[in-house]
Amino acid sequence: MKRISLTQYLVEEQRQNNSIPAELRLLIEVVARACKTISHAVGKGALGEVLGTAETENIQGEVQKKLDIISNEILLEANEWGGHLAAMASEEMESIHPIPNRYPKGEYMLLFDPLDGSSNIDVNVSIGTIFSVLKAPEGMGQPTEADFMQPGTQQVAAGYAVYGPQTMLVLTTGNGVNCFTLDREMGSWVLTQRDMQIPAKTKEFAINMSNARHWHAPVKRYVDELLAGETGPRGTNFNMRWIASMVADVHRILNRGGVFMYPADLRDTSMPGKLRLMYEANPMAFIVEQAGGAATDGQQRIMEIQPHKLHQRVPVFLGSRDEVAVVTGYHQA
Ligand code: AHM
Ligand code: MG
Repeated sequence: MKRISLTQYLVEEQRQNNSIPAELRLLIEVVARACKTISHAVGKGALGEVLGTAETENIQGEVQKKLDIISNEILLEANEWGGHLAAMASEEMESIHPIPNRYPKGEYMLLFDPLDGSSNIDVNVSIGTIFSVLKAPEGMGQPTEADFMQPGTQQVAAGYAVYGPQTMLVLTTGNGVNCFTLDREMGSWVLTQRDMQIPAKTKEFAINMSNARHWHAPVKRYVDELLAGETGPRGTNFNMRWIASMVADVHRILNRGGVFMYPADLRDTSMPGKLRLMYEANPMAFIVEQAGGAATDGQQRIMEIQPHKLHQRVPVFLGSRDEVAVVTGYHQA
């Protein structure tokens, strides 16, 4: 098999489809290199003294794990000096991180969840990094949070790395979805899946069932019908998976279909769901749509939501088109 590296793929995309400007290519390569470093730290586990909890909380009031902080630092340091970015934002930082004045500034803005699936870090279950790339608004001066308030449709690239039995990078620049596997010996990303497509139909769903008693009626109705199986209104049996790492759940869905749900519920109406719009839901929605799937908040396309806060949360229904349409339809009924 002829091996195509991430670099070669990006250069060819730039030449053939003109879909990746040189600066964006550089930015993606730097993010991919940072993910390689994170993968290395994750892989060391206890041997690298990276497991366990740090003594801090993030802006969402969640206790940070050591690897959350390490991964955030790795991404910041890798991306600060290259000249391709104007600012960054992260799940682990309250406010945006403008590029320091000692470095040249570029026209892109990078958002990330440095290590998603934090509850799985210490138990050796797959976790990941999610990222989204926006363009800085025309004529932007010193970047502010307002410059980031762009709907997901404005993303120019999005991707995730999943740190599992294999480390993989899944990427879109708006021209389909491709997957690269990290060759750990060579230290290089190798193209292993081209043009990933999510089957429109599925018999597999993913939701944290322990929250069932808090769900709103449309979610309850939908999941009850799935659980009723072949004797219920759907007339067929459904299977369930829940990894509690969005990256790993989405990766499974990209490969064999499925519907992933993290709905809002009745517990705290000021908190619409758990997942964050700007650096979790939007990049995943971009990837899923580019692979022929769908992503809504129950009412509308996630990518069309106008954000108003960097860390805002959003209900998420994504994956195989037909099932996302059913559950979204129940919300609109
Ligand atoms: P995190 O960014 O703090 O890791 O939280 C996001 C994660 C998702 O990866 C996952 O789908 C979800 O939280 C799991 O939540 P729960 O613990 O409620 O099952
Ligand atoms: Mg997360």
